[in-house]
Amino acid sequence: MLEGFVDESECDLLRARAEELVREFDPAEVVSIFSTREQNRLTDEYFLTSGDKIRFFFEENAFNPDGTLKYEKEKSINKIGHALHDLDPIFARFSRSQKIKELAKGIGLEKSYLLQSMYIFKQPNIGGEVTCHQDSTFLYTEPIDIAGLWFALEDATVENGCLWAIPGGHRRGLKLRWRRTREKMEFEVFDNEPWPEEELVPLEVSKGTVILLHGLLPHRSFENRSPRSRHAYTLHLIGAEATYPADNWLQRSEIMPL
Ligand SMILES: O=C(O)CCC(=O)C(=O)O
Repeated sequence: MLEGFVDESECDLLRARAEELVREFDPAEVVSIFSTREQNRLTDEYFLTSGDKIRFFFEENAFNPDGTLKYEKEKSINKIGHALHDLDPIFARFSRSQKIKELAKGIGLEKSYLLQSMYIFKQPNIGGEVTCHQDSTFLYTEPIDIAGLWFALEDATVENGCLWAIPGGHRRGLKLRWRRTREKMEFEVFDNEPWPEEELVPLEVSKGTVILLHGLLPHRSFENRSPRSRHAYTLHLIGAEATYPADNWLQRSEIMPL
């Protein structure tokens, strides 16, 4: 991790922009998705087609049965994804900055593509957990050549749901791969052993720190039951020479290649 990688003012700019995007977003656009009897299929569809869009994802149980929100939308959104780095000018400028190109080169990604971006809110009191996983499970490349950049836009502590990781866990190989089959998404299992979660260590960081995550590093975050939010922006970069399979969940339309 690199402390002070993002200036205070830049963190605040990204936060303000995310808040503006949420203000402009009308949840009525998605009510039908979260209120029909087909909810699971439509929710999956909303996620699985978001690779080249800016979409809003909600905390679990954010909706009433009629599809309306239980709490104000500003407090109900879990994250925004997955193409902020392409479609939003403020996030694009940050994501394509010289500083980030140099950081990528510094960790061996001489030539890389920006695959995915997420703005994660980890809301006060209700911010949900992210269970232990390896990013290569979801963003698989051959060979494995992916890095996650996790920018803390606020201080992240054990109380407000910081990241946790298993030191050295990236040397233990890939456990699962999430693939598209004709009908649905499925996990291909390479190793069925549960994660040794007792080995997790908290990555408490100050605002402006970037955490670099190897695609095979097992990591997670716990719920946020504190009164403080924990905003973060993440980017996933893949090596330009690596093969990106057509059965990964995240696909881009032909008119918006990587
Ligand atoms: O920010 C979080 O709480 C988890 C993010 C994460 O695990 C990821 O981006 O892969």
